[in-house]
Amino acid sequence: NHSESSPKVLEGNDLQSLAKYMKSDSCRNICLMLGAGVSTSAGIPDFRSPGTGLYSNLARLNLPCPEAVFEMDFFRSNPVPFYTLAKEIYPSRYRPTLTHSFIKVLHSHGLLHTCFTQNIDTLERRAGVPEEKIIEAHGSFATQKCIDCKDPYDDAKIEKAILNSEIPRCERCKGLVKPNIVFFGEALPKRFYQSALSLELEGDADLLIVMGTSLTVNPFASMADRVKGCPRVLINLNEVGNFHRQDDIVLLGKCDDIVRRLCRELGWEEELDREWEAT
Ligand code: CNA
Repeated sequence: NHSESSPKVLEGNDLQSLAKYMKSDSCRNICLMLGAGVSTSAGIPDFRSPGTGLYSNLARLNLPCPEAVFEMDFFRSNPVPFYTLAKEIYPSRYRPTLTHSFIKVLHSHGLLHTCFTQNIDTLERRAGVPEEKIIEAHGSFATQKCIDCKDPYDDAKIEKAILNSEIPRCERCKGLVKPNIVFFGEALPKRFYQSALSLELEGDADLLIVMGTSLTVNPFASMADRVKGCPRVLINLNEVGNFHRQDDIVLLGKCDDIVRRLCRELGWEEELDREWEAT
């Protein structure tokens, strides 16, 4: 049991102790695991929040079950629900949140090791985080291709089609064009497995921050428990996962509020606001 064997690193399990650790020389590499909760304040609904989540609002699309919107067979037979949803959550309609700017600030301080995200909204890159630091584990709206001949499709053309409620078709074979979002049953990007494994084996991270995720979708969620030997922080509206190690910190609330308090403690609040205003 790792929590028994490794020495305690943090002075306490609170925000002040976290800030103190982040300012110390022991904390050089921070890894993040993000979910839909970091984008809700941008106006993009999450999946599972009762009432406001996408899953509770998909009923009007006449689906056999909410998950069908991300199933390949269903998409082939009826792409309309997916494209209806895609129009609603299309990234260009939204602005990054304060939490996304916090990631940029971590990067500016040379502390960001890897930002693992389940989000498909590309708001991390739009906040200025370099692409090579981001692992979009479930793919994203950043690129798209034909589901039959795999020909890539133009960014501007798909955006226009989606926002005009049209179904984009491959210019070569007329197959359906789909954003490179990982559907159920599809493999996750190789980069995700490579980076997750190296994180687990090399123990590169000095700190893991998990934000705005219900930690229910595997294999992504299980990474939180496979990361060993470093403090872990959960920032979420409600308690999720297994954050019971001696160096775990659980900060419950809205991630934008908590990130602001943390930055205040770190002396980074002005920088955070400047970054966010620039988005
Ligand atoms: P989820 O299962 O909907 O969970 C979201 C979690 O965030 C819940 O525990 C909420 O309590 C919490 N939460 C909501 N708002 C906040 C907030 N302001 N501050 C802190 N916590 C908050 O979403 P997950 O990401 O865990 O599920 C994985 C799915 C959701 C992935 O496959 C994503 O692709 C997919 N998704 C992505 C987006 C997006 O890209 N923005 C939107 C909706 C769903």
